[in-house]
Amino acid sequence: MIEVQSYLREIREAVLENRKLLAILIDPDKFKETEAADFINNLPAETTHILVGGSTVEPGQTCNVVKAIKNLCGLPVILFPGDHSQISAYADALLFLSLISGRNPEFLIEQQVRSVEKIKNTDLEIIPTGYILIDGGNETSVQKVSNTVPLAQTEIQQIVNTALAGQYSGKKLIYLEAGSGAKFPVSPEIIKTVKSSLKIPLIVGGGIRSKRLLQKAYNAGADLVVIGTAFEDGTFD
Ligand code: 1GP
Repeated sequence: MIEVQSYLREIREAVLENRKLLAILIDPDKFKETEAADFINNLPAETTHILVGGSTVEPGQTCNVVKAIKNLCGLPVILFPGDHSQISAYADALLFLSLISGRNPEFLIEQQVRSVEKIKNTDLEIIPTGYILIDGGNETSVQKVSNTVPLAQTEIQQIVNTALAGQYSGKKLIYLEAGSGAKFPVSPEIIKTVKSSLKIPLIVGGGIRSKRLLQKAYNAGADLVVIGTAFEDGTFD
């Protein structure tokens, strides 16, 4: 029997082998396809995934970006869509996100239902993901666009319970998000407590601007860390 490629399985295998994963996030609205080659050449050697998505993106732009990246590199390209319009059949997989920290039905189920027609005839691997927005010290675009209130970093039990509610309802990944350009990232204490409660892989992103913060997130238990802004600005050090 031919084994179907599964990006989720690869993430799970990495977790079992204690290999840390690094995703660089492209916001399609800020990305020029003409600079794709430079982008690829400058990726940190440790990069294991490319994530593509943003809070608001011009129609068609996600597809252009995904195609440009897929033409130039073999890393898995995973969609991280702000809404159903950002789904591109050219990517490898899709984080099928539910914003489970919020109580806005638009991002709990409406966008998911609206994306079905775009997904059902593609080969995209669909990865159900519980997305938890945590306060990163400033109002980020995801907060504005989703019209939801982030969980305070002091609400650790609520964050853990939200992550577990995601796991119990069948999510395959949990993503702790401080928001793109967050002033401060999700704290190591939160990462550690959530990770020790979960049986599924943990993604952490938002406000991770340096190798030191990256290492802290890994040490606390993040399996996959997402970096966008600092790499985009060239300030990651
Ligand atoms: C945003 O978690 C990602 O969804 C990345 O955040 O842009 O702050 O790295 P930054």
